[in-house]
Amino acid sequence: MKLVLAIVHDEDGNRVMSALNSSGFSVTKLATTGGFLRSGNTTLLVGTEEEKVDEVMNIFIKYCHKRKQITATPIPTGMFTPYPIEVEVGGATMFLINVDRFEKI
Ligand code: 2BA
Repeated sequence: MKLVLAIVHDEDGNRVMSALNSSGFSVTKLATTGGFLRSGNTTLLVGTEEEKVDEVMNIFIKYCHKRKQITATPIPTGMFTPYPIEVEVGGATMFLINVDRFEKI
């Protein structure tokens, strides 16, 4: 058994969750915050059999898109001076975690 932990853009979260549910996967959605942009993103947890991980990954690939975002970051002058930089976010940041034991009681 594997746990797929995926951080995605808020705009992709609902679509990918619906697609996962339609394909028979159970999903938990968490409202999370990126440490760099300090803006909201979505973390999805999907527990599944190892042989179905590729199917899960392909759903994320289909529904999660890369985006460019502008953020203000301080430049090192001693004073806080907003300095815009562009970063590329997503499509999905994914962690595949081995599950030692899975129980529903
Ligand atoms: P954020 O931390 O808000 O990061 C948003 C985007 O800013 C990142 O996109 C990356 O392009 C850039 N970025 C992040 N940290 C940076 C830094 N120290 N210097 C310069 N640029 C930086 P993604 O890599 O696609 O990440 C999207 C979101 O996924 C992240 O939002 C964070 O919530 C999560 N994430 C990514 N890698 C992670 C990791 N290794 N561990 C935990 N969470 C991660």
